[in-house]
Amino acid sequence: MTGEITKEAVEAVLLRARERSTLLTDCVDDTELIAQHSPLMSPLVWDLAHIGNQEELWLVRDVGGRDPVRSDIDELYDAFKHSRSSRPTLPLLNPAEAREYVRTVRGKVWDVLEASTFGRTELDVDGFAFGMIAQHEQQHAETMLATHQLRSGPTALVATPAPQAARMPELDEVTIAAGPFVMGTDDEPWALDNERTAHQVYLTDFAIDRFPVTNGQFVEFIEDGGYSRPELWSRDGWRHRVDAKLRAPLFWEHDSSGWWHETFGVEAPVPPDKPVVHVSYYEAEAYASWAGKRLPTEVEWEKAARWDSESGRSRRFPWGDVSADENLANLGQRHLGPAGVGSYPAGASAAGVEQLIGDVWEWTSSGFHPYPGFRAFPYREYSEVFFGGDYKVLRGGSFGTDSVACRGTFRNWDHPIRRQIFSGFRCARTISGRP
Ligand code: AVJ
Ligand code: FE
Repeated sequence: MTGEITKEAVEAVLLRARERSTLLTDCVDDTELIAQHSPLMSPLVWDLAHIGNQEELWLVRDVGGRDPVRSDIDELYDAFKHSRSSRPTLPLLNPAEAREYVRTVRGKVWDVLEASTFGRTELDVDGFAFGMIAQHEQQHAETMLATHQLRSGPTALVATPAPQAARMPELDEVTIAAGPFVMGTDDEPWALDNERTAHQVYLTDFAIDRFPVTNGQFVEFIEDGGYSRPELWSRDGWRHRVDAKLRAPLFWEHDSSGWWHETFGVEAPVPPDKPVVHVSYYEAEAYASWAGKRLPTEVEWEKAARWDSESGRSRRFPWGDVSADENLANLGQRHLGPAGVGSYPAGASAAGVEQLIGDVWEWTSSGFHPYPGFRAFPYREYSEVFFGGDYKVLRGGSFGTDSVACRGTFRNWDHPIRRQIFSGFRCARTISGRP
């Protein structure tokens, strides 16, 4: 959001989030809604009621000061009380009850929005809590999309095919000149606590790939023995490679005709010109080492994405300050897969780096730590409790991420072994100074 945040804009963003979570939960039957499709994921019906419960906690009770709708179920939908794998055994709301619950909460939220002044309390300034809750619902919509990818059987989702670039562009690098850069933000109204505060960082020269690493490039790594050469992997990465018997990205299979992958229930040849997706941090790290490169740090990624050396300021998005649209980035579950590299020239950063936003989340080599001046807001469990864990930061959002939950400063994080998320990467290289 930029400039004036209107109630109409807030309403639209909340409606869009609900449209998505409704679609993702209405397209399967009740048995599938309460089933656990993977021990890594919650049952879809848990996500749905959890979305409603967070909305009740922050908007109905906190901002609105209203009475609870269902305080008896808070504990069931507290993500810190029960592991994802144990959630199917809880006395959860059934699908009809969950739908009724989110509808009741949303009805009260419209009243709260109507009464709000967007400024009475810190949570209410610029409609922050509404923006936070829309982002939360869309984050769970992406999680639910990953659950759909993990479930077996024919697809329940219909999407338009992702664009294939008219021609294969050169997979070259872009040099980012040494100098200062402003990372993070103080004035993005709906930026979450971990994106704050804005602070200056100095980087020496480095090079970064213009595009995310493609399937075609990743196949070369596989066929050059990438998965059987321990020297390409970190110590932890190789141990995991062996223990988990990794041989290719998740959902890939090989036969006499080549590499195939299954996306949302559909088998297809792996498209060589599209960004690789469903790789762990460790696989990304091994590929980069095979390519004679390394993963970018989080600072490098953000400088390549946001820094405009001409104006000497950081942009909200690679292309500028205006919100994403379908010509700028592949976001919002429009396509249900990454687009061919070269499909979004209009989305290039000032430095000329492309497809930083959308398509695939990009692993960086950085752990998840607070910026200078960090203050947990509005709750420690969004970011602070994860700082310093074994997480790696991912940047840029994927085809499954909504634009409300994606910007140049947005930070995601996950364990380095995870690959059910829509994760890919690009490489970087030090070109002067010490490596
Ligand atoms: C920021 C994507 C790591 O899904 O665990 C959802 C987002 N936080 N509900 C997650 C989140 C609370 C979070 N990630
Ligand atoms: Fe959540």
